[in-house]
Amino acid sequence: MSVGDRGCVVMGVLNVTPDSFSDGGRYLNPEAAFAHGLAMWRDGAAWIDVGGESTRPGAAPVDAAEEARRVVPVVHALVAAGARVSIDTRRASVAEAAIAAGAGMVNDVSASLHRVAAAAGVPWVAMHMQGEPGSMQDEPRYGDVVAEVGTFLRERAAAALDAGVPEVWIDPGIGFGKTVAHNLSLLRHLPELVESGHPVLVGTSRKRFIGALTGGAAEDDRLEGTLATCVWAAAAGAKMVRVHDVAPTVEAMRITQQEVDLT
Ligand code: PMM
Repeated sequence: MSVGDRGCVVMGVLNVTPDSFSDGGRYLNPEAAFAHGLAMWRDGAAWIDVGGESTRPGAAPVDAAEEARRVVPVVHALVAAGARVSIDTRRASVAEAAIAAGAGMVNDVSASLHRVAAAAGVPWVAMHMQGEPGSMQDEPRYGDVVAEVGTFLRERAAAALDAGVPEVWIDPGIGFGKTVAHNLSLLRHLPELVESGHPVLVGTSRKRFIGALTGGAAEDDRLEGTLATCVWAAAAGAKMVRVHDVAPTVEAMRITQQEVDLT
């Protein structure tokens, strides 16, 4: 599905994990995960992004079988209820199992699963990450973060289109091996990613840099900062924002997309 002509849509985060940085442990139970996913869908999310492995800084990797066991029943139930579901994973076997359960997009923080998306004929999100979640925030370094992230994403997108992926999204990977300054540079230069012609997804929701910029707000107190960055990304041309708080973000996106005749 192409959402490029509908302004900036919202992807709702659904982490079926014990340890994600913001909602870890809240939705490990499949019924609770399903209920929360359906609520986000009804609040206007275009996609519900189901993940079974935390990629927060310092997180330990999870076994692929355990990851699939967490996500598949939730994907299945949400798709049966009419929701559009993406699978947030770095593992081919998990992506394939989720697609078999009805997932319609692969959200890939490793930017390596384009062949899985091509074989299934589903859209694919390539996200930039420097390093691995376990150590990526130890000492992130770039010569020119905007140029390096842009070059990486353009290369991955070209490889995916060559492999036959029907729709390729690119995502600068806010917080994935980046300092506060790196994250801000990427947001300021988002139009350069938009100019690539690939639809851009941005995930800032409740992230640590918002805490840093707001003088230490806790994860649950980062809604205003999250909304500000989502409006910022949409105004710069992003076509999708990935958030925990769907209803207020949908409202904020509606405000940015009014076409009012003032004459
Ligand atoms: N951030 C998280 C996880 N998956 N996927 C994409 N495409 N972009 C992101 O910024 C992103 C992501 C961070 O963890 P969370 O699920 O706890 O928000």
